[in-house]
Amino acid sequence: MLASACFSADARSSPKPQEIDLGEVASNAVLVQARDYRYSLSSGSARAGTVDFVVANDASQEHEFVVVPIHSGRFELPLGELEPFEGGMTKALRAQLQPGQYKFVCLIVSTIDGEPRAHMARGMSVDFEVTP
Ligand SMILES: [Cu+2]
Repeated sequence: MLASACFSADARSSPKPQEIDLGEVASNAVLVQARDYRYSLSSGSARAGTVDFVVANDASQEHEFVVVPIHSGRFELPLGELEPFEGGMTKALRAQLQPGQYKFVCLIVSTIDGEPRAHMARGMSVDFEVTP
């Protein structure tokens, strides 16, 4: 069966984070508030394994929530994200996280007073630690 090849075990590759319904969110979810231009977290860390994030965009414009592993101080490829969504909306993301350092960032660049402004450079970047 060709399909079985899709399920080969690889300890290094975790499933990609997935958006889930708010009704499915675990009670120990990390709450994230997105504003212009900052994230506030209910907790700066979590235990390794399944971690749910509830992201409330409390701004008046779109923001996103991108999960980036940090290794030796450098950004690795994003694990996954909540795509940009409107202010006033709340979305949830379920991730399988290995121990280590992460950053949550918004990679949107908007035009403010005719100048491109990266939300991350304006402060939408926050550290998160996953403990064993
Ligand atoms: Cu943003």
